This record gives sequence, C-alpha cells and structure tokens, in this order.
Amino acid sequence: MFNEKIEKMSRSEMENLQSDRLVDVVKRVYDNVKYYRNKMDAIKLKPSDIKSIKDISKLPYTTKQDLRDNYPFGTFAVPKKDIIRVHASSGTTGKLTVVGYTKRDIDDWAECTARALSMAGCTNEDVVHISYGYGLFTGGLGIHYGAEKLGAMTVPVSTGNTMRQITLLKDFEASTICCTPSYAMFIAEELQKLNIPVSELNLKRGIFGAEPWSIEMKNKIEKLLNIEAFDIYGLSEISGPGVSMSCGDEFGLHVMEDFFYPEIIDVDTLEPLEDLQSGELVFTTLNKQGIPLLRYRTRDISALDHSECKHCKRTLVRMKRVCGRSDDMLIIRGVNVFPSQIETVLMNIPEVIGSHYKIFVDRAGFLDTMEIQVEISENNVTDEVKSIENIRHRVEHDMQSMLGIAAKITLVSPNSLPLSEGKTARIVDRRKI
Ligand code: DLL
Repeated sequence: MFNEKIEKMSRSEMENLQSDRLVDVVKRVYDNVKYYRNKMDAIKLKPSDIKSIKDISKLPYTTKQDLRDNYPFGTFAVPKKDIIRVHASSGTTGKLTVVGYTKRDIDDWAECTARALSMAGCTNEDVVHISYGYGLFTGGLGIHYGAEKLGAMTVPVSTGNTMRQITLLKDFEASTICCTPSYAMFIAEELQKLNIPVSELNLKRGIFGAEPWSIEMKNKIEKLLNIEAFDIYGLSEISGPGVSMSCGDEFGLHVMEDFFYPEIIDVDTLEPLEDLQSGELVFTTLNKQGIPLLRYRTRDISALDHSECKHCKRTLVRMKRVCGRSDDMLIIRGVNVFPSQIETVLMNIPEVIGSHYKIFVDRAGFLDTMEIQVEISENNVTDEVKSIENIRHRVEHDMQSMLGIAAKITLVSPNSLPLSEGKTARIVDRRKI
C-alpha cells in the first residue's frame, strides 16, 4: 500500500484530519477569494462557524458556471507567482475552466495518482505507458507525476498514432497502460486486425477513466487484452485523475478523502443523501492552495459507501462507478463536449441556420463518433457541389477548433430539422454504456 497510514486510517482519525483541513481551507478562501467572501457574507456565514467536518453542509455550493464567471484566475486563492502549473477543461460555451496548482498542489496530486497506480498493483518494477493526452487536459501529466513518484519507468506517449503506440507497448514491454476505455478497445481491435497476438505484449493491467464505461466493457477489455482493468476517476476542477480509484472491488472507487471530501446530494432539493443513495457527487478540496473549492457540484451521478472494503481493507470511503451525469455534457472519446459549444460554432456561421441542428452520438466498434446535422440557410441552397463542400469544410474546421475533436458534419435542407414546441431533443445518443 502506497500510504498505509492514510489509506487505512480509522474513521475518527480521518474525520479529525478532515475537520482540521476544512477549518483551514474555509478561512483561506474567505480571506483570499472575493467570490467566496461574497458568497459567505450573503448567507451570513463566518469562517468561525465552521468548526468540524460535520458543519460542511452550512457551506455554499460551487458550480462550473461560477468558475466561468470568474475566468480565468478569479477563484485562485494565492498570488499568480505561487502558481507553477495551469490546466483547463471545456466550459459550456467554449470558455475554458482554468485551474491553477502550487508546488504543494502538484505534490499532493502526484501522491493521489501514485496511490491510485499502487492500488492497481503497480510498483517501481513496472513500465507505465501513458496514452492520455498531455497538455491542458489533466490526464497525461496527472498520471505521469504519480508514476514517477512510484518510481515506475514512465513512458509519456500521449494520444494518437495507434501503430506507434503498439510498437512502443511491445518494444518497451509496458506492463501498465493508461488511457480512456474506448481507446483501450480501439487498440485491442487494431491488434486483432494486425494479427498481433496479445501474448506478444507484456501488459498486466490498464488504468482507464475520463469517461463512463460499463462493467460489460471492462470485462471485454480484460478478455481481449488479457489484463486486469481498473477504473480511475477525477476532474480537473478538483485536481485531475486520482480523485478516486478502484481496487478491484465491485462497488466502486476509493476516494482520496484526506484531500477531497465527497458528499452525495439530491439533485432537486440539494439536500445531502445517506450512504448508498444515488445522487450528485459533490467535492470539497481539503488541502488545495491554488484553487480550493467548497462543495463543487460535479454533475456526476454516484453513491457513497463507508463500510469496510472486503477486497483490500482500505478504509477510504468508496464511490460507485460513475455512469451518468445530471447535465447535458457529453463525453466523446474522453473529451467533454457541451451542446452549447456546438451551437456557438453554428451560430457564428451565417451559411447555416445555427439554431436548427441535431447531434448524433454513436459508437463505431468501440470508438465514439459524432455527427452534427445542420440546416443550410435558404440563400445558400445550390446545386453546386463545390460551394456546399466549402461550407461543410468551414463548419468542420471551426467545430474541430472549438471542441478539440473531429465531428462529421452533414448539411441538410432548410426546415428539415424542425424545432419542437417544448424542449427540442437535439441529442441522439445511441451508445450503450
Ligand atoms: O477527465 C480527468 C481524468 C483523466 C480522469 C484521466 C481519469 C483519467 P475532465 O476533463 O475535467 O477531467 O472531465 C471530468 O469526466 O466529471 C466525469 O463526468 C468524467 N469522468 C472522469 N473519470 C471518469 C470515470 C478528467 N472513471 C469528467 N468514469 C468527470 C466515469 C469519468 N466518468
């Protein structure tokens, strides 16, 4: 176990640690973040009202919209000179949600991902092949620092070029692969197509996350790649991958609760729910300096279980694997996509009717695909293939720049995608998760 003291801490010791950290973080955000000071003043809550972790429900919630409203650095709790790294994830209209890390935040995060890798059985004997994207996305660098902390041979491959990934997996004798579950399936299919038996690889395990995936998919990946597959969860706002990790237990993932305090709330009443009840997952960061967040609403649906884990005996609370969200965010090939981002692009192209579109999400084999159908505007209807193709290319190009992933664009005739009187169902998600 990477950090036995924390990972097997008694409930009362953990609550004491969480209480001390909560009292400290609330004071820090009140003193240093105008946004939180205003929010707490508005409900007449003083930092001294928070005396232990039991008081957490007195605190206000934070949403992605709040971060966007304070773009880019308005929720940072330290001066810019103390920030050594930023990451970002998509916001609902294309404005990024920016997160900043101090040196200690990066160390804490590496501790979380090192614990996560270790939970899956990784040691310094392992070769860890990382195919999550490196860049503003937290996947690549987040796991990278944990793998190095563990002392494993870390291979920062990043995404793309599957043939090269396969060559490196073989030549470097990777024992652990880290990527989205859909990319793992894609690699497995490529191996089959190329007639490369998995026995030519040295893979023992996969650390998969960044998107929802079912137990059926887990079983399939395990069989095709002859590995053990583990679920890793996280979100950039809270740090990145390693907020929680599965140990192989059926119920779910152990939360690094000395750093991130989880709650489950009812989506309608916003009241906290009991263990095993399903609702929206909310996190408070207990030790973060750069951008500490109080009761951040993840929109992910899960449940908590504080009972002892029979599988590994860790005492860290478990959260049920995440299979859905309470908002309309789509996760396509691991990339977060909001329908509103798509709409923004379409609205800015006069040759199409930006309000008349439909999004089709599907799975070709095991890889997500997205098609966007949009109506061409009346005065651009023409028989000339070249001009139609030009419009299509422009939409395709702008969409790729906004979303960071490719979408198939289909132009359809005006009035063929009528809006309904109530809510227009714009998304057809045919994937079975
Ligand atoms: O996806 C961080 C990450 C990278 C996690 C690599 C695991 C591995 P964001 O881009 O901010 O961060 O997206 C966060 O992705 O709120 C969930 O909806 C979804 N998500 C992440 N991990 C899982 C998972 C990264 N294991 C959003 N199962 C989250 C289901 C997941 N959904």
